[in-house]
Amino acid sequence: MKMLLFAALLGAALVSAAQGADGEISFEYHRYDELRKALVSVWLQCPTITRIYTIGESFEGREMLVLEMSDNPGAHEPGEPEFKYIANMHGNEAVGRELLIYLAQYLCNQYQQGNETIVDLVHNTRIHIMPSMNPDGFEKAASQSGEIKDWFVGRTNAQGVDLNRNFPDLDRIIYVNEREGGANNHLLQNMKKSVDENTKLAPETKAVIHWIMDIPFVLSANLHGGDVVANYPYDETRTGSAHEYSASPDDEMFKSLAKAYSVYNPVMSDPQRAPCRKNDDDSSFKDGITNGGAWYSVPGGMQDFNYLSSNCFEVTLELSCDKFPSEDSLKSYWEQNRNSLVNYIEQVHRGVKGFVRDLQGNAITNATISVEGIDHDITTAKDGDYWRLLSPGNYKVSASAPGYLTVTKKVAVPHSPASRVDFELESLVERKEEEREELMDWWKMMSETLNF
Ligand code: GEM
Ligand code: ZN
Repeated sequence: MKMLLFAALLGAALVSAAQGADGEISFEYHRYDELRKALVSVWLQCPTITRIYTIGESFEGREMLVLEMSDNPGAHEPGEPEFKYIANMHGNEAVGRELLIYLAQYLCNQYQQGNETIVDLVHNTRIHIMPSMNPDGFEKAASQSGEIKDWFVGRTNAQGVDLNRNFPDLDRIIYVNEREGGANNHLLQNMKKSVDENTKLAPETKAVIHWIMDIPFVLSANLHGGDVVANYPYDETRTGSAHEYSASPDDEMFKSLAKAYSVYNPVMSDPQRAPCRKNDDDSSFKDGITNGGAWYSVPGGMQDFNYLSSNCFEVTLELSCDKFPSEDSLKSYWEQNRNSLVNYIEQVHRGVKGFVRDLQGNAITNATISVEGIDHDITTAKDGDYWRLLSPGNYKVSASAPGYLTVTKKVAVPHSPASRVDFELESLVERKEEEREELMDWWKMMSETLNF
């Protein structure tokens, strides 16, 4: 963290330390300075399990703050999955922003009180919480006078860019690759430089792209408002039509992830729930979830970008009919969403996980993990560690890397926790050496036997 930011945060902390001390959550809106103070309070209350960092600055120069929670803040622990929550990408969608502040406070409180579920979660997961991806938009939306806020004011960043249309449109690439062959994952590989040079990308988008590419996130959710549903990939339709079910290769798992959120939210999962507005087309909603393309096609969104550029699975959570509801409703939104927010983080511990190493035990970074029947590979992180989210079933999982012999294993995956499967790959050079030695031995034996 930059020293300047650190000093500023510490200053803010002195003012707010008393507020968080009793471990109570105060259900109010937080403007930019208050958001900073609230995060610092959590850090002061739970210094051993939290850290605050920034991934960059908004167009108007506000920090894009993240609160990290883990038993080892600041470091990736080999084998421990990383999770993120992002809210307020649309600056006028305020509920998610507040819920993530309350979540940070709640996790810290519960950890201190010894809540076993939360202690386990914090010990076994690295959780990143970014309450606002669009701090400029929020300030604009929040500074409108009166209770009723305009539906659109503050949605975009300060340049007028809708951040959920601003990501590189990797769906278009994957749809070509599906037909003609080509990579099925990490479609932005070796293109980091072109991201930096792309003038169409907003600073907020660039910062998040780098974040996604730099940290081995496994699971994520993007919190929005304006409807009530858990939306899963793909967001953009294959044919370009406005509404069309657009399954990703991981459709089963994505449905399961979206449901893991919706089932614990009594409003979202209510089959009797009336549409937010009378002309809304909610026909694609079922059990509180929807496929993105089936609802309406979104090109350039963040959700699909995560899945197609990294190992991270992301869903988009629509949490409230109103984008900026009155302050006195915030507590009930928290109560509706609290269990869902915790349960969704726990989904990061499903599927298959483990390490890929060579025969000497050295980590193989960037090895490919593929699952028969699912055309979407994931890759190992720096320590050779990987997490492959999968719904329950029997699978054939392979690990491969250039210069090594591929190993395939059969795996039974329960609902949870993840099955541990490690791979030891033999290098082709070693294999060649072995074969040469075998041949030499054979030759020696033959020549001795035949006496020449
Ligand atoms: C959405 S994002 C969620 C919906 N995705 C699809 N494919 N329909 C947006 O960005 O338009 C809604 C919002 O703004 O909250
Ligand atoms: Zn939105």
